Amino acid sequence: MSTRRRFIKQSIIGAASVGAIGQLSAKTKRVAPLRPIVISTWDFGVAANRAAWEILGKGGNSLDAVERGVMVPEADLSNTTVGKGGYPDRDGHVTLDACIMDSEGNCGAVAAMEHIAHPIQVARLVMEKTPHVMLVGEGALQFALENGFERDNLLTAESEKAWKEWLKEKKYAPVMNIENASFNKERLPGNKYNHDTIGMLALDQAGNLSGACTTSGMAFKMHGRVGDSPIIGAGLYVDNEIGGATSTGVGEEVIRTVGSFLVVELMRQGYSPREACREAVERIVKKKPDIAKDIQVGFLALNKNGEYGSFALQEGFTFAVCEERDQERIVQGEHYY
Ligand code: SD4
Repeated sequence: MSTRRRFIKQSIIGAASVGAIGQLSAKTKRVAPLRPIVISTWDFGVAANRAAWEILGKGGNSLDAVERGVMVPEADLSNTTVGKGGYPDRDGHVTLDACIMDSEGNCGAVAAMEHIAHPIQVARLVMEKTPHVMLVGEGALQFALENGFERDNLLTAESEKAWKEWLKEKKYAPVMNIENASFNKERLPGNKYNHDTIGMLALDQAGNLSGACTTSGMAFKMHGRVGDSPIIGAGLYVDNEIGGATSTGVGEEVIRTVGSFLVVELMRQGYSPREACREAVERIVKKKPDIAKDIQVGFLALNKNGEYGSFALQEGFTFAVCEERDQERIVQGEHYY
């Protein structure tokens, strides 16, 4: 195993177009099954993957790895889109959504939960200690407190300041999480609140897949709004026979198409991870073309062989890959528009 630190900001297709498909799939697919491997959404996935690798690299299981991995952005106060420090809803409440799924089809989720810094841990506890899959709002908080989690104030001074700034105009237009400033400037002037979720998929040494997804949801959303991220089948899905998928972006469109489940089912039919993600993106475009052109949704998938791929609506989606200690890559996803 190499100890040399390698960190490559890899832009596979530059100004990607749908026509450049072969190029990407050739570079993101692996021929021989290789594991362990962990992949996760956006640039902040690098630090999360590193934490997951601490477990995977020692032969640990993928469930522990994804839980530990996504706890990194949850704990990062400078990250305004996941965990403590996330932007609040329009009434000033930081409400968090998370879910987790293991290789045996077990899953747990919390939605619209306040005051608990690590929703992914609560989601895992829902999975392991209750006969249910999802707890929401007050009930989720009550369950967390009863199980020893500490009540915390999740609203940081920085997020409160951004919210107060937003209150001046109160323009409720939670449209884009795209990390492409020029796109935002041209097409969505005034939209300065990028919004990104972490979705993570891991295949461990034993060949078992797990996934986790956690977010503070859209900035300044309506109180009580829940997106795709804590919904099994929408924001995350894992089938240990086939593979796993996760999503980021405007959750409403992912829920409408049951996106992550769709990606896994397409892989079952023989699609590569990348082709499956592309088909799911195209489904969104087909269903709601007028909405799709102005929003971001990105899918990320990993199959049982350790092959991975992604596809997004817009330019700017990135994901992080780790398959060896100190070997981290950020991959620029392909996009539809
Ligand atoms: C949501 N999918 O709440 C999340 C937000 C997100 O990048 O992923 N933003 O709809």
